[in-house]
Amino acid sequence: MGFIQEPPRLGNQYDEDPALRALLARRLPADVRQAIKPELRELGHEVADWWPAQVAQHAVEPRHVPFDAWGNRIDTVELSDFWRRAPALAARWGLVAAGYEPRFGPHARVHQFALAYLFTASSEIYSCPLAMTDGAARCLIASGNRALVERAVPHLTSRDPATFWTSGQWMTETAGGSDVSNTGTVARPDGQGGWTLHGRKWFTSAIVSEMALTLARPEGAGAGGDALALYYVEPRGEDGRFRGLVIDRLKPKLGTRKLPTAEITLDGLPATLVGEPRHGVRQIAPMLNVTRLWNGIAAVSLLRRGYALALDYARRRRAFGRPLIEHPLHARTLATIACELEAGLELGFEVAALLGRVEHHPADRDAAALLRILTPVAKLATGRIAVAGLSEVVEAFGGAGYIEDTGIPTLLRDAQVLSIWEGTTNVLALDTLRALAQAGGPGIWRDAVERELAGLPAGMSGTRGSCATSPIARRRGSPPPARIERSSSPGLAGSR
Ligand code: MFK
Repeated sequence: MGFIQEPPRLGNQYDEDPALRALLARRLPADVRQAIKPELRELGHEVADWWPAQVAQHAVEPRHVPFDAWGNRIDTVELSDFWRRAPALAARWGLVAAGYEPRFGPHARVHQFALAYLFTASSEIYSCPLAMTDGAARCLIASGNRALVERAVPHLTSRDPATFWTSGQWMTETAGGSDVSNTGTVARPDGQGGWTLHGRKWFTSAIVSEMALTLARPEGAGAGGDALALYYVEPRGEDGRFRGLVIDRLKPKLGTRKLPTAEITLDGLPATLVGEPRHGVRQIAPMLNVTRLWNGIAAVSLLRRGYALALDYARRRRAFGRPLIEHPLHARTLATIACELEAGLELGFEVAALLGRVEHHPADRDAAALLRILTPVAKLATGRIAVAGLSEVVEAFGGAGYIEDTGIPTLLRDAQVLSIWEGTTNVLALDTLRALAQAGGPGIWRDAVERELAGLPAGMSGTRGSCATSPIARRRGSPPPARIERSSSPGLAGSR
């Protein structure tokens, strides 16, 4: 027999994730934890079950069909098997709904993001439309536009596959990705109280969604970001065809290739104004903050998948006479990934917990200010941890990690977008400064850090392990963690 390697296997992704279970034990009351445990365990099993077929179909990408055989413009998008099943799965698991249901009060968001964390790594980035759907629901509720809330929010938060909708978030244009104030799309009154949109959107993620929120400049409103307005659109008419919208092409991307991200031209798309006909950036900000949290949870989800695979592989694969996990340097590399993964997980779920608290206790102004500060911090930190950590994961597989049909490269390519979309690291660093500049910002930040340090076991608050110089210790330029006392990750014994 030649050179045959055993592939890594995935077990139940809830049972095999002690960091998630420890986090939920700290953050949730026992009754909530007990109530959600069966569904988390079931989802942990399902996502592991989906994975081999997803790896086998790694090369299948969405396909844009602009015309039918007879020359009619149809702009259909053919999707992967999983993407066709995903809306029903998302509704059934309540991946958006769980965040809005009253039964767990302020703990709803931790519940929802525990589901999202388990789901995302096996979602072929279907988490992207779910993030935008959640963000759109939050944004419409914040707008106070009752007609639109009644029209869309029951769909966006539905558990019924027959009524569930996803939403797009169309912001990026050729003139500006980070600098949204350059938006060139124009909104024209249609003479009947509505509007039509005219322009070009350069990145529209998940063009298959039933609705979208988008920015446009009301005709004659003048230049600059303040003159933009927020619009609600349903891009398809009753016949299921796009109206006033043409797909120019699907983007050929480095990663997230299952996600049908489109360039589109709008010419007469009917639109409804969400709020006042200006301050659109301010109005869409609630959506951005929710999608940034999803981004953070996606980052730790993808890294967790890479780590789980690398850990299993290290126990099977032998080199120099013993399993990889018994080689101290390799075990140390995995320990470093686990350490930063847990740090990212804590940060992401801190934001999820804060969001739940703020939604249920709007008068808690300190929590709201901390949420505003930590959202960009968590998004930027986890995005970079995921990219650096998944690069380590690829390397931990040796040559196999570089081969497409192992499924490992997809994890790294998908992670790379997490530090780009929804605000690059530098844009978010500036956003953090803007948030800190709010009244009381620095004090609220300092108090939060001191609270966290006070909660650490004695002697740990001064530790400068690799997590202190993240991501992945600037690719291992500094020493690995001296001790990983709180880590309950399996397989780390070799590193201690
Ligand atoms: C698996 C996970 C998937 C995740 C989902 C992926 C979906 C991807 C789809 C996409 O659409 S990706 C494109 C996303 N685009 C961005 O994230 C844009 C990045 N640029 C920024 O974030 C800029 O900071 C921003 C455009 C928001 C700044 O715009 P401006 O024109 O310079 O506005 P300005 O003056 O800074 O802010 C305008 C108002 O909004 C201010 O309020 P006031 O009018 O009351 O003064 C700001 O305080 C407010 N604001 C801005 N950012 C905010 C915010 N308020 C709350 N939270 C924020 N984050």
